[in-house]
Amino acid sequence: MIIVSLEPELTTPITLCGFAVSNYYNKVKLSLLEKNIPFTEALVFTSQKEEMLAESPMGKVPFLRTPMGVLSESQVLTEFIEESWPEPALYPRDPFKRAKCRELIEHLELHVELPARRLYTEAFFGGTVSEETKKEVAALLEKGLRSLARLARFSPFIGGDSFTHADCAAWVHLPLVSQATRKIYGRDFLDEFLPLAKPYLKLIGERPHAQKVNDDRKAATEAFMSRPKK
Ligand SMILES: N[C@@H](CCC(=O)N[C@@H](CS)C(=O)NCC(=O)O)C(=O)O
Repeated sequence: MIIVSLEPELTTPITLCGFAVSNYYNKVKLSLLEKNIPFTEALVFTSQKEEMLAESPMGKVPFLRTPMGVLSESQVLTEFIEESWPEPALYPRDPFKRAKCRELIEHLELHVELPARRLYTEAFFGGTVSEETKKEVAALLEKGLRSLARLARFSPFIGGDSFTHADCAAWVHLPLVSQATRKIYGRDFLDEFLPLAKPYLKLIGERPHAQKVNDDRKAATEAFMSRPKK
């Protein structure tokens, strides 16, 4: 039997690229911190410039520089991290439970965060969103959150009794849904359709690594908002 070790290459630190205002960046950052993986951070803003697209083909953040090359898409980063550094495990060992955990992440991102994202321009960045979009997003969010309510356990973690990558995703995405819907509709969709979420988010937010991510996020948000406009 040939045993291939990833150790030598992975002793070179990996670099998480993006900025700490991004929920997707913070999702991966929290996973890295919770797994005690050494990494560095590089401040990179979204762009469509060639040098950015060479590393992140959609010009999005986060992306991860590794000794073997660059990876984009936060969930791909999460999977790479888990497979490269299996301990401490942030997925259940059992394949079915592991799949249930990934199912939560998919639901959160496809059916909750993605529709909510269409509100962010107006909710957070001073832009405007059409009434038609607001109506469409409200219906999608209601459906997405109701579906998430069927899957989420909150006992005490989103998937059950252990902290997983699904908590890293939920903790960064769900507060934005609450803030954006309050701003746009004057209603908190999280309270309405996922009432157990708030105490759960508080619990996750008390974790030291979550506090670190949050402190960095606040500092980055201030810097981002006061940056010189082009
Ligand atoms: N599916 C992507 C989403 C990442 C994403 O949307 N990132 C935002 C920042 S939070 C971004 O880069 N936006 C710029 C753009 O869409 O061009 C992932 O999971 O990495």
